[in-house]
Amino acid sequence: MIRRSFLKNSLLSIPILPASTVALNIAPLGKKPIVVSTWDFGKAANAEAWKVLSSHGKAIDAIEAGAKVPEADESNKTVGYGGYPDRDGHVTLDACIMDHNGNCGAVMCLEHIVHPISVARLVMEKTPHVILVGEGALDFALANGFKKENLLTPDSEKAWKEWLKKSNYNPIINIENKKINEPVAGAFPGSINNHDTLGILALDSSGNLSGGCTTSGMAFKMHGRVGDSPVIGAGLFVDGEIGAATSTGVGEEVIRCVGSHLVVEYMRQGNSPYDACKKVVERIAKRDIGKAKTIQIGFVAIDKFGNHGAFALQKGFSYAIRSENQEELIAGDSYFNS
Ligand code: SD4
Repeated sequence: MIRRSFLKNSLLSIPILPASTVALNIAPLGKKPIVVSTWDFGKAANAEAWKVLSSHGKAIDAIEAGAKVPEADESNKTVGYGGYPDRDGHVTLDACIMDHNGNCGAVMCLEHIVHPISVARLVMEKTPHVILVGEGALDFALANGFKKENLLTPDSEKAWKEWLKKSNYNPIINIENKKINEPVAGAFPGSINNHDTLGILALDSSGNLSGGCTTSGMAFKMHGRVGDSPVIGAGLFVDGEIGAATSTGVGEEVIRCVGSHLVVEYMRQGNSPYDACKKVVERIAKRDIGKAKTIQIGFVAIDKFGNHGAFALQKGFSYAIRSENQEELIAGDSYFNS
């Protein structure tokens, strides 16, 4: 009798994981904090986020702390300060943030503010709205004590002027995709020379999930263009009962399938984070295989147990993980392998 109740108790203390967790990188317990971020520079973002998570802080605070790292990094040309401008020379930033309860905030096409993620958080916490754009977002930021700054660094200005010479300032929609025809290795959107949105997802020690996404968008985009990154459901989605997902790459294609939401919905159906990301990438590839060959899109996801996975269209996508016993960069699998 005693033995039986001991067995029962010990079994109760072991979490029963869904079959979907028998994929990659299994984390045994729900309340072990973890943070995952897109691309190599996600490592530095994770390090800041981890300071919050490892001291039992909230996932939402970890997200903001992590996202601020590339936003302030002048050498990062696709997020925050120092990001490449649009074709008119304006650095316009997009960001969003979301917690496990569906609370969310976003800013789009925000100029002059180094930390759009923090403005997005204030939109979430201090307004009845979800999205503020352009001048309205800037006014809101300034009214809340953010400093107006010039985000166009000499380096980025130089790159923009170089680009202008070749482009002849021909504002054709999707000209970013046309750059793939240039013989410059890695010059297509989402490639090494033209990518790097930070998507960041965290699970805290209370078992709560949050996520954030921050970017200066596609380099030399049309003025006013907004991609997937600040669009809840496209660039980021969090469902506290299921998991969270975020994306990077050519935002137009992610918006078309509401990609991050779709990843979470696939997880809801029992897929692992890896399989859910893969299914969405396959759907994107199937819709227009010709286009898919020429662009990069990557998804990263975690479920509420802390299992994580990623999948991209092209090789070369990476994501960074930080947890109690893991700190590493993982090369994402891809649909195309050459
Ligand atoms: C956008 N998804 O603006 C962003 C940019 C990006 O890799 O992630 N590029 O479409």
